[in-house]
Amino acid sequence: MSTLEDISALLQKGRANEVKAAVEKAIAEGLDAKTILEEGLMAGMGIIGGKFKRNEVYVPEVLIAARAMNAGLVPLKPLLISSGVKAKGIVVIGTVKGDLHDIGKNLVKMMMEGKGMLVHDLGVDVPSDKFVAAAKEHHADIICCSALLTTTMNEMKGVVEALKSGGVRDKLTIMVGGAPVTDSFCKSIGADVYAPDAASAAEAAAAICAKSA
Ligand code: B1M
Repeated sequence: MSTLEDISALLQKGRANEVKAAVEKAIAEGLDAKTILEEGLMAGMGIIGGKFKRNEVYVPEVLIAARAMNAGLVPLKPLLISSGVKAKGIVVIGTVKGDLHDIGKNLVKMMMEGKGMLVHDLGVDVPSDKFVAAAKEHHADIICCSALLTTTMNEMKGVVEALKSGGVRDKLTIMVGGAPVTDSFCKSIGADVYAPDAASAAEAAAAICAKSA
């Protein structure tokens, strides 16, 4: 097995320390940072994402794989910065105002990072004006809103309206998700994309950014 295949396989098993060591080995072998990222770490995360979508693995496996991905990124980050590898797209994510659920949102974030997106996480209980400020500050391509409560999903409409009045609505894509959210709800509030799960959200984000690149 090549070192890149090793990185992918170890990441899928969630072996954080071994992923880090394998990335260091790949660097020592002279592989470039972009190749290690895309063909090692992101390849492994992509496989986990697909399995998660097909219910072949569950939340704990994804969280453990994401931890391993983060461990692999530690030796890689300085090289990525110096070699000028650009993020595939810029995302601002948060759980809407009044809502404290963040497990699903964190999974979406991790899957998106696994696809090479730069994700700014605003956390939970995020008021709409914070989404607008972050969209402007980070020049976001995509705003991602998560909600788990039927009482808070309506806050997403407020985010859409705030992005409109803030003058940035037409410059970005608004993605929504979370257990009570549906495609028809997404359309009814004027958002752009509904994703039912973290893997679909990451795939949609990568497709959106590839189109606008
Ligand atoms: Co709460 N809770 N909770 N809770 N909680 C639910 C959501 C509930 C369905 C439980 C129930 O009654 N059966 C219910 C909501 C009912 C409703 O509105 N329809 C509920 C309630 C009522 C409440 C409180 C009001 C309870 C109370 O205090 N009386 C309270 C509200 C607090 C608040 O937010 N203001 C509350 C509190 C909590 C805890 C703090 C204890 C805890 C949250 C801890 C945390 O997140 N750090 C909690 C939990 C854990 C749950 C359940 C058990 C699990 C949620 C979860 O993490 N699922 C949940 C019941 C259940 O789902 N079985 C429940 C796993 C996660 C991976 O799935 O978040 O759906 P999910 O994310 C998925 C997709 O939805 C999607 O991708 C993810 C992975 O594929 N996705 C996106 C999510 N965001 C996305 C964004 C996208 C795209 C996809 O694009 C932007």
